[in-house]
Amino acid sequence: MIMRHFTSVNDIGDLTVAIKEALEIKADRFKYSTLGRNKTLMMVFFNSSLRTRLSTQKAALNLGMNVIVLDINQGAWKLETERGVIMDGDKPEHILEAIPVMGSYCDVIGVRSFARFENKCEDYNEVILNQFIKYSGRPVFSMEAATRHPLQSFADLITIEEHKRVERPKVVMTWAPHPKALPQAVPNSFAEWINAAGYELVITHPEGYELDEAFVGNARVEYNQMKAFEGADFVYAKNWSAYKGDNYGKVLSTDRDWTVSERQMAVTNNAFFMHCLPVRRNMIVTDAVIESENSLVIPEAANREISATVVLKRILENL
Ligand code: AN0
Ligand code: CP
Repeated sequence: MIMRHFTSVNDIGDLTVAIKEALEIKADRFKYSTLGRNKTLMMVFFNSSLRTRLSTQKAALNLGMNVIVLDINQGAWKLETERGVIMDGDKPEHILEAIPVMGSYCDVIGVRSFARFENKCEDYNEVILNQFIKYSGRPVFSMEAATRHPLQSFADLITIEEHKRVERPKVVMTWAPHPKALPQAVPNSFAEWINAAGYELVITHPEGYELDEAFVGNARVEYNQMKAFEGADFVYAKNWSAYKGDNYGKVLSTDRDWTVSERQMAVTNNAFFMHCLPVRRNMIVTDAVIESENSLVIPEAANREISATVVLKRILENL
């Protein structure tokens, strides 16, 4: 499938084909090492990152690209993002100039811009990411935007495909406690990809943590965490803040009964444990579970290089 921008599962086409391509690249990750010759990737970070910055850079190197990284909050001018503002405050530059300037120095742009929790509509309309798409003149891919983290979800899917013991595994995505308000991007995106893959998906969380129905799709929502875990093949833990109504972006609970421990894992079908990382131990998951044989967190993170290589390869093929 021809890929211009990559912001959601809809941009990747047939998932069976994408996974096959991912496994081929994993077997020989330098197969397309001249495809990106003299092409420049620019990665723009509005938020912190360990995995995304390293794995995406590695993916670009696998394809022979050059890479430039810009951390907006470290050394760049503070950017105004709203049009029409009289710029007499602390922001010396407008994003409407910054984006086309960035576009003029590169061939492909990756953007990380989390939900800001100031305005739900702005977040869910992906205002920052869409401005890059509209004004950069370049193919743009999401390195986690306000509502989705497709490179993560693609890596998650590759990891499940590599480890599944049945054709259609039962995947349980569980909310877990965290002291700070986190975006819904990872759980939204995971649900979207798992639904698209056709696996059985159960989502469990305390009341009040309902996600946007557009992402939940056909998944079953089960408020009883122990019940949800019964017979699970994969447990995917993640914290997110509330989405619904006026509680948008709020922390409603830090109940550590929801921390994934051996108690819940015991009722699963010897499930694998997954988390996108970074993870707060003994809030999201106990030391024992994350260190167990069934923990996939490290291979899952390693697959970020693979998902990014597939996505960049497809974008390069279409330049
Ligand atoms: C981010 C989040 O929850 O979206 C990034 C996860 C990949 N996590 C934190 O900010 C801790
Ligand atoms: N999983 C993930 O995207 O990690 P980083 O925030 O470290 O990039």
